[in-house]
Amino acid sequence: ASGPLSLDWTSYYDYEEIMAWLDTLATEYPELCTVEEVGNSYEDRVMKLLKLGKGGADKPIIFIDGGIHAREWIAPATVTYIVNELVTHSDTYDDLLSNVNFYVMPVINPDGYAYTFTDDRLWRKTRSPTNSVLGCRGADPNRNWSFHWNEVGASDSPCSDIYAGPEPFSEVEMRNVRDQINKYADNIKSYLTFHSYSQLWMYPWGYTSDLPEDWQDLDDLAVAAVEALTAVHGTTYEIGSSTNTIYAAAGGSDDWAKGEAGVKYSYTIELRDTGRYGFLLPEDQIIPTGEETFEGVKVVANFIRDT
Ligand code: ING
Ligand code: ZN
Repeated sequence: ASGPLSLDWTSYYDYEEIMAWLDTLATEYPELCTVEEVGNSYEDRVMKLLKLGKGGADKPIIFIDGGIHAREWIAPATVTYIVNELVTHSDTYDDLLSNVNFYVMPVINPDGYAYTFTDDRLWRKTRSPTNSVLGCRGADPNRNWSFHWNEVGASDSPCSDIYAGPEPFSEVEMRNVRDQINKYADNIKSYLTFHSYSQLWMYPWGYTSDLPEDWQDLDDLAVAAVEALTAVHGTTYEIGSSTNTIYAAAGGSDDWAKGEAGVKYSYTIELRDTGRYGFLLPEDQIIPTGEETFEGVKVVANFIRDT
């Protein structure tokens, strides 16, 4: 597909299509949407940040990303679905869009995502060369963030799918995202990072089984979000800290957003399904996944607006 506003969420789209779509949003909805280029990937793909809202730069921000793991295609699809709903029903969401800004990066691992379209559908990592002898490429971008980096649930082996990288923020794509979060950290009240699969709404920490001191606040909001999500199609989610819900893993973006950038409501959301199709979620589940996830995100957004 190509051309303006061509996405319809009945299929998955490649990196160029999604970036072109962001640009059309800025053209078609200039009062709502601006797009900024925030850096390039290792293979020189341009990374873009969509700023969505009409209340001005001082309003609280919800920072949303997807596609940190290349093969988790439903994540960029869901993030773009949510953006599209807000933009095309902006009258319905007038109050929300007047009081909250959504800063969105739908695909934060561009090279890996592109590689899953051309070479290896199940690639997870970035594409930077990590070991010239073994010929392995890529670090796990969700093990590459500096907060308690490489302490648990990550690997020192460049060929591993959970390779932490040679040092924190070795991957330029994660530095680019980090820099945007740092730039707006004072106003970012929630960070939502979308993965698949497992149907989990998780909060920090991933580096320890200890809970954040304000975990009850994060749990309460997650319960409300999941209640709204489940009400749409009956999809059930589990809620808890990453370590206690899925497994311990340090160097994740949600831990960094909370522990380092000070974003209180930081969540990793594992979208559909629970394993029947896994990463290969059929295209006819994109819209239902978008519909239910949007309800959960609106609960978070309305809460941030009212806080
Ligand atoms: N799962 C996440 C991963 O990066 C996770 C789970 C997130 C663990 C955050 C710890 C912290 O492994 C997927 N599917 O990528
Ligand atoms: Zn993932």
